[in-house]
Order: sequence, then structure tokens, then C-alpha cells
Amino acid sequence: MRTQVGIVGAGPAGLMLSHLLHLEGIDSVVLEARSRDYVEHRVRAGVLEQGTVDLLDQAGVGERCAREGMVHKGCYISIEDERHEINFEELTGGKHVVVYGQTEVTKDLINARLACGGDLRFECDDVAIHDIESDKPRLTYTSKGEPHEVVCDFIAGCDGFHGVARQAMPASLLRVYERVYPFGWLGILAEAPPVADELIYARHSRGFALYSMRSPAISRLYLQVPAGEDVAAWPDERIWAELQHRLAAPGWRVGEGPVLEKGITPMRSFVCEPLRHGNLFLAGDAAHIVPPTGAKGLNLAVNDVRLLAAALIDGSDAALDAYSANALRRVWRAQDFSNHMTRLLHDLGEGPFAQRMQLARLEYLDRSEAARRSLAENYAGLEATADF
Ligand code: RFL
Ligand code: PHB
Repeated sequence: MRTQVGIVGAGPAGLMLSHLLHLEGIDSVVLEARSRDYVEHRVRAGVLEQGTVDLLDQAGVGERCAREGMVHKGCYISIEDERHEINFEELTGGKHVVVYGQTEVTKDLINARLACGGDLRFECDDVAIHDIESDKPRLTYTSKGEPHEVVCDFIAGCDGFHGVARQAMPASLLRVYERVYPFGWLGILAEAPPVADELIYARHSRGFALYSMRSPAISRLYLQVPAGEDVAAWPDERIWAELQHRLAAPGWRVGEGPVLEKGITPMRSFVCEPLRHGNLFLAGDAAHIVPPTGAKGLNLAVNDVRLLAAALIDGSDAALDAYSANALRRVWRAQDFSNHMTRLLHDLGEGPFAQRMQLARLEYLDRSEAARRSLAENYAGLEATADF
């Protein structure tokens, strides 16, 4: 079996890449370890930057997002029980974000690929990457116990943080940058109509909390918890009580309802460089992780494959070579912003000096339009260009 681009991973990065290539007549095969059902129901991100929404539109997969996505013109930063508005539209000359679940982006992309006869293979076991320094790199895998091989011109590693692609890069050439935070996020999905008009990022003496949503009927909420926390320590009643504390505002309560999903995510900042070796390219979480406080992970994954698709379509050595440095520019911008938001809003456990610095920064945000504009510009997303 031969294809032009072999793609490992059917997350947003792999699916979007496959679709962008298809639109320019380049064929690809996507190998995914999990089932279609699993991939479509894995609850993760929810905030799309304008650039991500624009790319969905350009790729012809933005129709449902335009219909069902919820436009958010700003967000609130809550400090103890005081809420401060950051209005993205006013501060950035009209930019906003769209709340539309990653599950829905994934479903739309899978449907679009299959409608065009795309080759998506789910439940592939033991995917392995070979001969990346040759002009015939190969993917092997087994399916229902049968061995298979796909010979490619290029391979894209879009298989997330725990995938195999990054491991296929020569360790001696990879530079790894990492910071692990001493806390994680406990996230729930609840059958409760959202009772706030914008997302609420709460800095509270008991720890960070985030109020988000998925639809007019479903809320998505997060709590800062210590690293390594066991989800069993958090029965629903404890979660709601803690959310009511940390998100408190005069005359307002978090709307409660049945918990549909519950999980704990560790927090890390991670980048590996470069994103290319030979004919293997890395994109999305396979190459970098941001703490979710800036809502950047999915947007970065989509931006990587926008740039990678353009390089593969161009096909010249110069374009293929430039991919890594170009994509990393935005990755590092988002790393800085995500780290900044994380340090601004969490209980860092670093003692009183760090706490006073945090309060000084929050007060500056309240006083200075320039500080708010900087946050709004980074959150709503910087302009996408050919090299950023
Ligand atoms: P994914 O989505 O992890 O997809 C990788 C795919 O590869 C498959 N795979 C393999 N396939 C074959 N062989 C192997 N050996 C394989 N190993 C893995 C996996 O099954 C999977 O299907 O990576 P991708 O495509 O790079 O997309 C990245 C995003 O998923 C991620 O950055 C975001 O979810 C991060 N994120 C957020 N990003 C945002 O932009 N806005 C947000 O609001 C936001 N909130 C979040 C988040 C991530 C979270 N968690 C759980 C990590 C909130 C949370 C809680
Ligand atoms: C979400 O809705 O899942 C979400 C929103 C904002 C974030 C992270 C996650 O910063």
C-alpha cells in the first residue's frame, strides 16, 4: 500500500491535515490507535480562536460550528468574589472566540473525510515508523492481528503527547523543554444550563476555578487540585461545594446538575524541537503541550497543520525545511501566554512573595487597558500568516 502522506493519529491535527491535503489533491492515510467512537467522545478543549474557526470554514467543515458554536466577546477574571470583565472585541478591534467542543470539531472532520472517501483506519495496533531518513518512509501496524505496511513520501506524527512519532526522532537531535506544575485540573461536564454569559477564570485563595460551557444545556467546570490527586477523593457534592466557593459572586450561584463526566488532567508546559527530521514531521500535542489556562492546545494543533499542509503542498525543500521554525514561533508565543495565565491565576504554592506578585499583576490588569489589551490579543489569537 502506498500513499503520499502517512498520518499517525486521528485527533484534530491528523484529521485536519488529511483534509487540507485532500483539498489540494494530495492523498493520505490516517492510522488511529483508538476506535472512532472513543475519538469522537473524548472530552477536551472548548475554545476556538477566530483563526481556527476561519480555517474550519476555508476547509468547508465550519458549517455546524457557525450554527451551534457560541460566540464569546470576552471573559471574566474573578478575584475572590469580585468579577472583572475583559472585553476582547473592544480591546482587539472586533476579535472574539467561539465555544465549540473539540468532540464536535472531531466529528465534523471525520464526517468530512469519510464523505470525500478519505482513508481513516481506526483501531490500529503497534503503529511503528521506519526509514524516516529515506525517501520511502514506512508505517507498519497490525489490525485484528494482521500485519500491514504503508509506504509514504512523508509521515506526519499527529499522535498526541503519548504517541510514538516523537520517539521515532533521533534522541540525539531533539531538544526538549519542559515544566511540570505541582497541580492539575479536575474537570467535569454537567447537565446544567450555563448561568454566565462568558467564561469565568477565578483566582481564589482556595485555588483556581474555571466556569465554561459546551451548549445551552451543558456546563464545563474545572477546579485546581494538587498534582497526583485521586478523582475518588472528589464526590460530586464536594466538587459543587468547592465550585460555589471559588466562583462566588454576590447574588449569583453556579448552576448545578447531574455530572456526566469527571477527570483529572496534569498540567505541563512541553516543547520538543525541531519538528522535522528527514521525512517525519511532528504537529500538535505530539510536539508540544501547554497548560490549558490559555485555551491554546487545540488552536496550536490546528495552526501547526495549517503550516504543515502549506509546506507539503508547496513541496520544495525550502518550504518543508521552514515548517519547524515557523510553527515553533507561535508555539513559543502560546507557551509564554499559557504560562503567564497559569501563574496569574493558580495557587502556586510558592509562598507569600509569589502571592503578592500575583495580586500586583491582577491589580495592574484592572488598572491598565494596555495590560488588558495584551491579554485579550493573546487569548483571542494573533493573526495567522504564512510563517506564524
Ligand atoms: P490529540 O487530540 O491527542 O490526538 C492524537 C491522536 O493520536 C492517537 N494516538 C495514536 N494513534 C496511532 N498510534 C499511536 N501509537 C497513537 N498514540 C496516540 C490518539 O488516540 C489521538 O486520537 O492531539 P492533537 O490532534 O495534536 O490535538 C491536540 C488537542 O487535543 C489538545 O491540544 C487540546 O485538547 C488541549 N486543550 C485545549 N486546547 C484548546 O485549544 N482550548 C481549550 O479550551 C483546551 N482545553 C485541553 C483543554 C486539553 C485538556 N486535556 C484533557 C488534556 C482542556 C483539557 C482538560
Ligand atoms: C473548556 O471549555 O474546556 C476550556 C475553556 C477554557 C480553557 C480551558 C478549557 O482555558
